[in-house]
Amino acid sequence: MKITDARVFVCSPGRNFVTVKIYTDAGVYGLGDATLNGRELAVVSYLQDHLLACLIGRDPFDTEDIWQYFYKGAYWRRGPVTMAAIGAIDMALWDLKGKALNTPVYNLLGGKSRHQILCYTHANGRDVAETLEKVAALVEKGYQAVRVQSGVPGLENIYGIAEKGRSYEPALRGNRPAEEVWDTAKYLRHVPKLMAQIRDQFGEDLHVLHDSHHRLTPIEAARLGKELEPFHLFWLEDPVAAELQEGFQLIRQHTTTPLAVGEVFNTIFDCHQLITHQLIDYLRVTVSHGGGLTPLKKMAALAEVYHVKMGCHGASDMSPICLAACLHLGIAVNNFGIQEYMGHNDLANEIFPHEYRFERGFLYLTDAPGLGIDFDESSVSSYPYQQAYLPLSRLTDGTLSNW
Ligand code: CS2
Ligand code: MG
Repeated sequence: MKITDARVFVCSPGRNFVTVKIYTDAGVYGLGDATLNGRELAVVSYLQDHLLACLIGRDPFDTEDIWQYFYKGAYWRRGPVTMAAIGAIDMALWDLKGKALNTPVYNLLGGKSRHQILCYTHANGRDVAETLEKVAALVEKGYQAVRVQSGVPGLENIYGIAEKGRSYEPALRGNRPAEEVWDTAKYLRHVPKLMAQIRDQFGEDLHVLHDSHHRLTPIEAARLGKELEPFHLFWLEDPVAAELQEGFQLIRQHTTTPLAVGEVFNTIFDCHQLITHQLIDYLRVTVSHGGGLTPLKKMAALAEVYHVKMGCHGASDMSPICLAACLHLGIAVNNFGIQEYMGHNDLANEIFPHEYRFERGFLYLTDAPGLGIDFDESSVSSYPYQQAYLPLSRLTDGTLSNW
């Protein structure tokens, strides 16, 4: 089998998605997600102008060599744009391989280690009362795990909180980023009160997760982790910006609250110290941004040695193709923790028809070959790209801080 063509498509059913499609002389094609929220066109160019032509004539089964060709062969390695481009190609090749062998990708990753995949979704309220309502509605739907975020008294609009009646989408349309105001002291005073009310209303069985979204210093994160210990969180996510991996030692010294990090990582080199020094409990690297299934299965294997479980990023700003790939990895690896699942709007689900399904807190795969998903190319003309940016954040004195 030989690759005969490779193309990249951008469609925007409510938000932008970038899709790679690789065609072969056997008529089988593979799909990959190359979406990088707020920087989509950079990945499109990296693919269109530098990578896709190099695929023509290659054997699509050669996933390892093709990955190395684009990673080591690039000279300029790593970074979110590069690795999202490589990740989409790699995902498409695994999809192709499964289809050609008429087997689901998970069978190429070790087969099923479980029959269902625990997932969590987001409960975002503008205040505690609205957050409690959102959690109750999700518990009603059967979720066993919920990420809980709420507005902070005294702060107008912060990360993770949707406008009333709207689902949360962080990227805002426009030709420059929106600016949000942040105050750590207010946030640190608020979160323990929020979690106390969550536990009062929902008890101890519900898995509760929280995302600090890179905003604290290590000692602030240590304080928060310690103050949240009575509420037994499933995880505290991205407590600090993780360029400084050794900064997590300071958090670890002070708290047993489990830590989850990695959605902004794109290679093992971003997190190998976090894993080997057991500074985290869950690894959030996702298949698209992490360079594909080829490196993700290696990261999962290293993590397994150090008791770190996989908790792939699965926000709605990655396409259903990436979610499908995360599910094939998640059902296969032994050290699976949980899968983020925000779901997608109806139009996106129509454009990306898929086999995975949600039922009462778990996601399920079928034995459909490949990743079990397709892509409607006509969506490109119907829903063209719309420029959008992730917001940025400033402290009340105007200092630029982590969003
Ligand atoms: C968040 C994401 O889902 C999460 O854990 O950190 O919503 C993140 O803010 C977005 O993916 C950014 O595009
Ligand atoms: Mg996050």
